[in-house]
Parts: sequence; structure tokens; C-alpha cells
Amino acid sequence: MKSDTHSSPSLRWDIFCRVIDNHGDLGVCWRLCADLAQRGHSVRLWVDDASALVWMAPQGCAGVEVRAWPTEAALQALAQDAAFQVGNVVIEAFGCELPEAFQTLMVQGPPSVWINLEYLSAERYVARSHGLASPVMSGPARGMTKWFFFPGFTPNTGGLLREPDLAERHTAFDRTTWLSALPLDKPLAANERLISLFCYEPTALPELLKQLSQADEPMRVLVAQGRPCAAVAVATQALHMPSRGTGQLHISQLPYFSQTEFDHLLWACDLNFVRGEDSLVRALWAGQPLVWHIYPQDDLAHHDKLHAFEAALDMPLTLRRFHAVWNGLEAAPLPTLSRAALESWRCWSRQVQRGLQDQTDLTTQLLGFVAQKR
Ligand code: TRH
Repeated sequence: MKSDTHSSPSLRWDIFCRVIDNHGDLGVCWRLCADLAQRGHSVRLWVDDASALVWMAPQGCAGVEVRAWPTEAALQALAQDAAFQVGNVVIEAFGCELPEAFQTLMVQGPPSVWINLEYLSAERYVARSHGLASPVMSGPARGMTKWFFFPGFTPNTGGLLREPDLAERHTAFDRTTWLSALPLDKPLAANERLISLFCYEPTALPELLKQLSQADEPMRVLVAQGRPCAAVAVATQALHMPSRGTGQLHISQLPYFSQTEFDHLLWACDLNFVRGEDSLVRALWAGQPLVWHIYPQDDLAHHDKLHAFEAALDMPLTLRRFHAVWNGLEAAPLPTLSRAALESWRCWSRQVQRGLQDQTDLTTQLLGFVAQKR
């Protein structure tokens, strides 16, 4: 059987994912699984905590089978199961180590292409390391080769996840109808500026809410479920502000959305605060102004990562300043979200969206890479 859009053979994939924290590890893996399945491949997703799929992908996806991270006993049973075959491609996402007993199954079966899918970064090492071989030196798979696959923002990297029908769906999106069906505590008014908020706990959050309450037009902040809702509750309390906002600001909590609906949120808003990895990419595809709360690392490695992103995408200075404060790199006051700033960020976002759309998406690149290595 041939896969639909890219005339590569339909393959069987085993994708392994460990949820470290938050939702990005599973979020990225699920998008990849669904994209592969839509292109005619069959995918097993092995994950140690699939609980978030209840809201992220409530309908599941034909062609994707979700399996619990295999225990030793489960792998022994698979070894006895004559019908079980390791996939043509095995992906360990974000350096999660494959169980040794699964490696043994790989050694015993027909050869699989073994890929380590890495985190997204715009740093220079990404282009240098993308596609490199990593010989396995120990364990049951000693002598085999893993391949590094690095997502990225330039043609010499693995690119970004982007489903073949994404632009078409975006163009057909009916913002007004979608917004009118949102389950909100207070209906939206036509003149409200819409801001989605998906973040960790930025120190500048109270300042942002205060600034929005004093804006010269109505502002609606749509707060994503989970940590963002908790962070906003703490911030409003610290400000002695009603939990629903004050002045020009109205704060509405959102339910957990599916990934598809989360995309719609980003398409519908005038400004998107996003975080981590997957929501950043989706905000780039939305083409609306965005502010990125980068995943903070103890060794402050995220500072370089943020600067590399800003440089790679030639971010305007005003937006870089906002990012520096929002991400806690500078203790300066949070710059004002003026109309002029938002307009210039919108022009930049559109330009970036167009530029990135011209590049080959991650799944297409991955299929090409696998075809070379088989
Ligand atoms: O949740 P994140 O912060 O994820 C991470 C993790 O911290 C991970 O360990 C780290 O490695 C990575 O960032 C860099 O942010 P991210 O990546 O945007 O993932 C969120 C996912 O949740 C994304 O797929 C979108 C999805 N989502 C929904 O589908 N519906 C929702 O309502 C919300 C709020 C998110």
C-alpha cells in the first residue's frame, strides 16, 4: 500500500514517549503519530502516561494504537507472540531510552530504522547534529545505529510538524462561528481584543494583567486550563483584583481543548501567549502575534535557546524586549502592549509563517530520511 500524499510506502512505526512533565512530550508525539497515520502509515505509540490524551485527542486517530510503556513481563509476552513484529521504524522521542527487552526484539527481527527525535531548538548545534549516526556501544542492541533527527527552523534541519492539510483548514476556519460556541462565563463583545494565555508562572504575569486592565480598549484574556489558570488565580490575588478581572480586562477560563481545538484558539486570538515546544510551533502556524514562555531550565540553558530563536526568526526588537521580561531574563518593567507594537508583531508573524511554510515539514523530511536509511 502507498501512503496518500507522499508516495512513500506505508510503514509500521513504534514511537516511544516518556512524559517528563507538562504536556509537550506527549503533544509532539501525538501530532507526529496522527500526521503519519493520516499519510497512510500505522503507528504504535508506547507511552508511560497517556492520561492527557483524554482531552488532547478524545477521538483518537485511525491508524494510531496507544499502548502502555511495556513492562518486562509485557515484553516477554511479545517475544513469545509470533504475530508481533517490531516496526519498520522505531522512534525514541526526546532521548527516552528504549527498554532493553525491546532492543532485543529489534535485534532478532528484520532491521528497523532507529531514530532519536530530539527537542526543537534554533541553536547552531542543531544543523550540525541533525542526521548524525550514533553507534550503539552497549546493551542488547550493541553494534546497531541510532540516528539523530533534530526539528528546526531552517532547511538544513528536520523542520517543523505541519500536516499537509493545515493551511487549507486554516483558510476555511470561521472565526466568528467558532468564538460564538466557546463556553465562556460572559459572551464576547465584537470590540474585545482576544488574548490566549498558555504559560508557566511568569513573574511578570501580575504586571500584564494590571496593564491590560488599564488598556484603552476592552481586553479578553482566555486562560488555558491547568498551570495557566492557577498562575492567574495567584496573580489576581496578589493584585487584589477580582478573579474575572477589572477595568478593561475580563478574564475567562477555558476548558481543556483537543489539539485541533487548541489550534482554533490560536487562529482566533489577536495575541497568543504560548510555551514549551508544540504550542510555539502551532502559534507560528497561526500567523498571529505571539509571546513565547520558554521551558525554564535550571542551568539557564533556555537563555541561549531563546536568543537563538529570536535571531533565527529575526524577531523585532520590541518583541525581544517583551520576551526578555516575560521570561525573566530582565527585571525591567513589562513593555506596553501598544496597538503599534501588536501591529508590527503581526506583520512579523505573517512573514515568519510564510517563510516557514516554504520549508519541507518534519514528517515529510522524516519519511525521506527513513527511506535513505532502510
Ligand atoms: O506543556 P508544555 O509546557 O510542554 C513541554 C514540557 O514541559 C516538556 O517536558 C518540554 O520538554 C517541552 O515543553 C519543551 O508545552 P507544549 O510543548 O506547548 O505542549 C502543550 C501541548 O498541549 C500541545 O500539544 C498543545 C496541547 N494542548 C491542548 O491540546 N489543549 C489545551 O487545552 C492545551 C492548554 C494544550
